[in-house]
Amino acid sequence: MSRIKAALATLAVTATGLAGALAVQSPAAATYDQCPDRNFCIFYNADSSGYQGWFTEGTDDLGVALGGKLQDQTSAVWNRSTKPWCLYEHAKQNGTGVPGHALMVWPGWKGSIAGVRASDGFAWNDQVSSLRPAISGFGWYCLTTWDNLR
Ligand SMILES: [Ca+2]
Repeated sequence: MSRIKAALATLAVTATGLAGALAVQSPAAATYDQCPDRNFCIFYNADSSGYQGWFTEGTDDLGVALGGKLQDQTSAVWNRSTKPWCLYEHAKQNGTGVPGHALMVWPGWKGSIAGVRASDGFAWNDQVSSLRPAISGFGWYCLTTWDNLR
């Protein structure tokens, strides 16, 4: 963890009220345990401390959701929902035409992504800029080529 990130994690953020996203204050002892059932939760630090975001629908842009506090700052996740979710390197699920990575996180997966790498070596720590439930079709899929975390 960088010194800047450690310092920022001690600040509190208040709820934004954005649809499908909920931010909570960050007590020093924030843990995975605050993640509500059936939500997809993201955490600022690899040990789940610091800012956290809870999602039922996801967001197209972490630069806007939650006041931008978790934009390119996610270091741990917990999928407490019943379906796979896709994490995207860029906002708008790469819909802006910018190539990027996707990571499918399967239900129940919980832990640090600080050491998670894509098949091409891309390091996922502090890279997530949007997230949505995976799309159901013939199996589950993300909107761009993805790696799996399960
Ligand atoms: Ca990003």
